[in-house]
Amino acid sequence: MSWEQAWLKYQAVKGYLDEAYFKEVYTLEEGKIIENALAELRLATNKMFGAAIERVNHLPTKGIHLSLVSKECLAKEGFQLEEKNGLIAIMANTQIGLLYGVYELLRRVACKNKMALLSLTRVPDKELRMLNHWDNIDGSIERGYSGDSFFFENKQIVVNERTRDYARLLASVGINATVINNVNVKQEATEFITNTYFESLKKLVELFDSYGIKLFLSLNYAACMELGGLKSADPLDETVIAWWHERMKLVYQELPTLGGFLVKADSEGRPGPFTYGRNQADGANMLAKAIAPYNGIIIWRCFVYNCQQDWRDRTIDRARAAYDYFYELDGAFLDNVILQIKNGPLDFQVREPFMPLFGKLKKTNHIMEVQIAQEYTGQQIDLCYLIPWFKELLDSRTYCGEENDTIKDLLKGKCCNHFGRGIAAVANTGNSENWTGNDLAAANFYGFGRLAWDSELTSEEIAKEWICQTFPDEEEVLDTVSRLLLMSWNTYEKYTAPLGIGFMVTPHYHYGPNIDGYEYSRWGTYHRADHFGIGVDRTKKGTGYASLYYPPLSQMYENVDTCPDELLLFFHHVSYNHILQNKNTVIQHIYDTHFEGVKDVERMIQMWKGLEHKLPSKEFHRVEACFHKQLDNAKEWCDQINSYFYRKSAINDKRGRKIY
Ligand code: GCV
Repeated sequence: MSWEQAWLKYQAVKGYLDEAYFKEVYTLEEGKIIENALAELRLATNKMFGAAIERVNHLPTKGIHLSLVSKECLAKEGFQLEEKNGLIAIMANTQIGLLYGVYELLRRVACKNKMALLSLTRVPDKELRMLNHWDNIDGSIERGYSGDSFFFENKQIVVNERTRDYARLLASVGINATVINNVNVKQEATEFITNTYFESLKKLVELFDSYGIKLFLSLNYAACMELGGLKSADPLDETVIAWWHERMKLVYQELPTLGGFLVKADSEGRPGPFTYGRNQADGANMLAKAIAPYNGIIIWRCFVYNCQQDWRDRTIDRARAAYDYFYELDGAFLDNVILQIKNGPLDFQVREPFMPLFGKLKKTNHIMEVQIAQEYTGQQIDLCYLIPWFKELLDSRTYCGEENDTIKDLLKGKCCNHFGRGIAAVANTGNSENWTGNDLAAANFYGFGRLAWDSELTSEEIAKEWICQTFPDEEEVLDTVSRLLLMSWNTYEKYTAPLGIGFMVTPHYHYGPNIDGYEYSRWGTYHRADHFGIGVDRTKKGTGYASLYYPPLSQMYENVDTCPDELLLFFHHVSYNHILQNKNTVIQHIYDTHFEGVKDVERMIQMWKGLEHKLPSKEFHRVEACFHKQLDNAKEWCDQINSYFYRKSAINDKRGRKIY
């Protein structure tokens, strides 16, 4: 099988800089990580300049020097990069810092940045920068839109050149942890903590360690029953506790540098402590104690909610669930537990308010979980560059009462007693040749890593970096692809579920519209539309969810006049004639944005067509095919949404456009 190198293509950049920099490299360091750094330099030099770089045993006057230093400001993973008189010095406290420095250097060359007198220091602003794969042991991927798994084939773990390329891609953007298997741990995946898989896991751990990536595994909470034959998984039961202690001892004997485990418990049919009348902290702490001797970490997901809800019952609100279960447990979790909290209270919709637990947990480690797999945002067919959305989330103020009160401050550990520890993304890769199916979806893979490293980078900067490294160096390509990426999230929002209401997707598949698809079901994701109006009342008169935020957010969301338009229907049930802050009525806004969304996609297709002769044909046509499917999707959404709400409300579009 062949595959492409995503943004590590190292396209020829001849003539732009003094190639003498890339003739010689000097370092005193030895070991796997430094070997990888040197290998990357060799590969890049060969591809970019058609030349060879030689490792020399003296400091050259011109060339590259990688050296370890001892500087507090660089912490564990930071580096300094300096150019002076033809010598590029990369300095770090650790070899992984040097590797990151090499990738920064190569990125700068690929983007044709100036090298002379360069002087920069880069330190990641979040401790944990993680990917979560939902890959199954049978090779399928839950919510995977880029082919099958490259981690698993025929119930075996695969470690090959593609795995190395994967590790290179992660390290190149600074991702330092990954979970390779689905949080829904079923079948043989439960056995990852047994002898059956230790040998191949060892190979994987060794490879990942050499790129500064900690391997984590998703864990089946009921493994003590399924593997150990116990009658219960009660976290306070002594036999259960003893089983896990023994099991973790075995695991860490074999895999001493394993990062730990990710656990989805009591969620969507997965087992958990609730079955035994215990709470989430009881479950997490039981496992955390078992791996504490080995410095292991338990990452415990907060995606806990009742998926057997009665749609008739308006007092239950799925959006409240994580808050209601976890807020009162703040402080009850052990030090080696990290809670992983989805960015919003529902499930990776194109727009949601941020989860109100952010800013409220003051005594518990936690990270934010986002999704680049685009389950609800076009499934890597429709273009939806999510970095502007993630930026908005990171920049949101929680009003936690401290000077630094944004979510990015929190995740950097700058407020809430430093309990914010980083960010994770549900990954969007598979074994498709180009990693992400739609070539443009790789911008989310790249962008997530860069943003995880540095929250201050802008969406435009990230897009530009990615384009320069991915596509031929042409002003028009850069300009058009940037514009396409940057308009895509808003476009997607326009033609799908309106004003923050979310869902309205085809049940189970989650691509394409089905307005009532989840309306009379058990999943807790309703729009409550009738002849008079639409939206979920989450004010004090409704489910009370708006009050979970600190003021002034709680008041702003509570009041229908101050609630931002884009979240109006998430928080309020209003009539179709309700006037938005943008002065439009709700119904007219729905009509307008949906027609506009389709027009935007038509425009995007024209923009892409303009690049036909500037891009390699294969990539061009692959993306073009996605755009055509996106247009069909946008039209279907537009017609179904507009017709549905026209039929419900009996209010005409004041512009008289075609509605069915
Ligand atoms: C892995 C959503 C998805 C599920 C996913 C779940 C989760 O419900 O549809 O496929 O399961 O989120 O995040 O655990």
